[in-house]
Amino acid sequence: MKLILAIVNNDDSAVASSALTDAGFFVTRLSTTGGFLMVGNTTLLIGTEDEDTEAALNILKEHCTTRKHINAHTASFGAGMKNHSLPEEVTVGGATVFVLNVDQMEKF
Ligand code: 2BA
Repeated sequence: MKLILAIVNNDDSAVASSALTDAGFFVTRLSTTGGFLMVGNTTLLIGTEDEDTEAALNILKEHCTTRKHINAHTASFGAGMKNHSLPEEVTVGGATVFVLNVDQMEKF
């Protein structure tokens, strides 16, 4: 069994998790924050059989798109704790995915 841990853009997360559940996968959504941009993203946890892993990855590939993130910083009110040394624009991937081996899974 595998645990797929997929960090996806908030804008893609609803469509991607719906497509995964429609295909029969069990999905947990966590609200997370990227450590570099300090912008919210979504981490999907998907526990699945080894042979279904590729199908889940294909669904993520289909629904998670690469996009440019413009670092909107102003020198005045509202800048908060933003890091002003960040580049103006970064390309954020469609999904950052880790596939982990699972020793055991139980539901009680
Ligand atoms: P963030 O950490 O906010 O990173 C957003 C984007 O900023 C990254 O897109 C990448 O283009 C750039 N970036 C991140 N760290 C950088 C660094 N140290 N130097 C230069 N540029 C950097 P992605 O690579 O597509 O990552 C999107 C989000 O996925 C990340 O948001 C983070 O939440 C997560 N992530 C990516 N790689 C990870 C990893 N190896 N471990 C844990 N989380 C990761």
